[in-house]
Amino acid sequence: MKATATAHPNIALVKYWGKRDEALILPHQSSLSLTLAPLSITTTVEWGQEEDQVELNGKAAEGGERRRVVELLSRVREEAGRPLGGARMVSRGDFPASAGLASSAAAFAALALASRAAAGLPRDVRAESVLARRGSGSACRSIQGGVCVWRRGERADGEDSYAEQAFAASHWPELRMFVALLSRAEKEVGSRDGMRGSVETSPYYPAWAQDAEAEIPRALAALERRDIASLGELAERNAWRMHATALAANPPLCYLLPGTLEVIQRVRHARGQGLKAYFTLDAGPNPVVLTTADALEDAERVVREAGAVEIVRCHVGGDATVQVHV
Ligand code: 2P0
Repeated sequence: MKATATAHPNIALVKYWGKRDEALILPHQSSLSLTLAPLSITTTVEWGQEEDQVELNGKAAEGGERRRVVELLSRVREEAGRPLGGARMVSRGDFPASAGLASSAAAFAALALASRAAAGLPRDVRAESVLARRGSGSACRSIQGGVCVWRRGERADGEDSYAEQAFAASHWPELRMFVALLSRAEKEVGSRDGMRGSVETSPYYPAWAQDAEAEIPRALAALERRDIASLGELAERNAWRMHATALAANPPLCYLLPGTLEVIQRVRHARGQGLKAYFTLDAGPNPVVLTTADALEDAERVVREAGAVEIVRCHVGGDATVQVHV
């Protein structure tokens, strides 16, 4: 009745930006991501309690945070088909919010894995990915490692909208990513509201969704060839297109800071001189640089000179893991 799971966050190269069903968390378009090791979140779930207890990084969760966890636990209670009681859930991340990466992907992936395993449900990557998705969309891409593709799916019940591994981490061991941290401030508009604003008011939204879907096979082809230039260029234009969509919303959503453009310009300039480094941007100001091991030091120097206050190094990580306690 007790299990512990560990999952990594992920960074999308073809971004998820917009829901066609907010309750089920179904996207308008497919997305593709790299698993970010060594960052991880470890979560233990133990069923058989009087009531649900949710502890995140040493503190009892409250409000919306607690509600999202309890909703996921209740889905496992339904699926188990036998009384499980309440769950004691304890979760801890080894990367602070100041790493500039959303923790919800790793958090809900670890929770989905641990809660199902502790309930005695057999491992099932697809069911785990669907369950994680219901907690936070991008979490469905953190069940497996390497490169994962979250397919949009066609069904109204969302059962065909889950992520699958396209390449294992071992496919391209030289690939590197790092976060160029510019700001630790909470963003004013979270992803959930930002997406909704973009879907409902941005005139560019249909073009965004159509273009992102079409980029998936091109991203897979570049990954297959281990072609950093094609993959990097694709990641950059996809990030710009997501931000263009958000900027065109009403009210407009600008997640960028002046320092973001400074990093981007310096990376582009260094590339003109032969450095193999590219960037992507989530719904925040901190660029994530995509490069290869041989170019890592030079890329980091460029980004530090551009004003990054901290660099968080990552490599492509493996599958989320789970252990049942006996
Ligand atoms: C992504 N983002 O593909 C995109 C790129 C942010 C920018 O997925 O509402 O926390 O919980 O499904 O997954 C962040 O949004 O949103 C995200 P919900 P989520 O990684």
